[in-house]
Amino acid sequence: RHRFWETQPVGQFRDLGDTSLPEGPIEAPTPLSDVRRDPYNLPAQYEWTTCDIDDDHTCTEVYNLLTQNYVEDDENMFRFNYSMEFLRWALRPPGYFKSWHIGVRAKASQKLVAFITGVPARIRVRDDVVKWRRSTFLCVHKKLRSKRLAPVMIKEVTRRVHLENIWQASYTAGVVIPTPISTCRYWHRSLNPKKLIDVGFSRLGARMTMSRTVKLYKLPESTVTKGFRKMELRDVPAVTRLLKEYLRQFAVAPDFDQDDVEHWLLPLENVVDSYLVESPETHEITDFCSFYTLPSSILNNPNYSLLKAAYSYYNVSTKTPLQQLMNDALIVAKKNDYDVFNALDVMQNESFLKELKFGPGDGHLHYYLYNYRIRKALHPSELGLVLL
Ligand code: NHW
Ligand code: EN5
Repeated sequence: RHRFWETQPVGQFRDLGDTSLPEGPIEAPTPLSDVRRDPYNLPAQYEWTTCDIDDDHTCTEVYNLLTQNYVEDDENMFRFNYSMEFLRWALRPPGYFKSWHIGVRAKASQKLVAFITGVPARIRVRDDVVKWRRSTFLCVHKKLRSKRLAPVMIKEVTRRVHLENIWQASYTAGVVIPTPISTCRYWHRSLNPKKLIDVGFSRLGARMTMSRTVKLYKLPESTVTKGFRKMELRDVPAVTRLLKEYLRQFAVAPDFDQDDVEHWLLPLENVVDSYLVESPETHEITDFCSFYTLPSSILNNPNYSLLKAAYSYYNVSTKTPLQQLMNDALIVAKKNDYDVFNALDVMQNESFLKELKFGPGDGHLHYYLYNYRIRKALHPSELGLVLL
């Protein structure tokens, strides 16, 4: 059934529920000298290229490939439109490797036709902190689909990761392959219901009029929590402490140090936004919330071409109730002209989704680990990890 994935060190469907198998790495690392030296073979018309995303021209090529060929919803109405600034942020975290930004070009035209990347990360699974690679942006041009190019690309990025002595990876996908460690659902909170309905992102509810719908989703003009403000560079140590402590409760979570927090959470315009609550009395940082900006192209609509979406990222509440904190996040997002606020049912998100008028979407997100077995699938609320 899965000609490629059945050959890979990932949990297999047939092993599901087999409690005799140990949790942990599936294959032991091989000596680096045994890692294949040469790139895998591509079909003769194509060649490997390392994409230098610092370079504006190359970054534009990657942006165009993804904008025209990356993930769509099941009815092909929307396609992710990651901005160039977002791609540079996502692909250049502390300790990143240029050699993991892998493209495929057509030899004759030099056109970029496929892309796959990895970035380094430390992720904890239960008590085991491993160096991992996070994988994203696997994309093959629409005209070259179903030619088994994806397995070659996955093998090639795996080889280059092995060369850095890293043997595990985490990734997410909308499709089911062997074997999800958890299956999450997307939830959506309308901020601009009229536009969402006009473009077919959502529908007018039964017995609802447009004006009642607009009223239903109305939000206050300004945030309500005292001491709520944007995160700044000076907050990095406090936010790191808060986040580290908070993420301990989840079975799978990133192991962030201050450099990671500075990279992944310090606000970057139109890419990532972070807010925190500083106690007016003690000046302690007690709560934190964040979201990233990922618009989608609206395919085939005469009036609109872009859907501005915020995606819930890492949120921590110790003093402010999570629901109130997230309501303030919605208020900020609405003020900044986002059309919709999306969230997965990971971490403690289930505690506020319904109350804050999020509704379940039609998309799922499956989480995977490469070369690491866990005995039994996790509930989304056991996941403390958000991949972009
Ligand atoms: S998920 C988003 C993936 N991208 C898209 O959906 C964009 C639109 N689609 C495409 O570009 C986030 C193509 O359809 C792609 C497949 C390229 C997806 N993950 O070439 P063939 C990520 O980027 C398997 C993994 O003929 P194609 C995460 C499929 O099951 N595998 O198909 C990336 C089949 O194998 P099987 C996927 O449609 C994680 C084989 O590919 C997959 O022309 C990468 C068919 O290949 C997916 N999303 O191209 C894994 N979609 O065994 C990293 C399909 O079933 C692993 N397939 O026969 C870790 C490696 C590092 C380890 C380090 C130690
Ligand atoms: C890599 N890290 O399907 C990620 N999105 O629900 C790659 N649906 O936007 C994998 N179909 O439900 C990503 N509106 C996999 C996800 C791919 C994209 C995807 C879904 C997630 C989505 C929308 C639009 C559906 C359009 C028709 C959706 C309903 C919103 C409604 C608002 C009001 C309250 C009820 C829900």
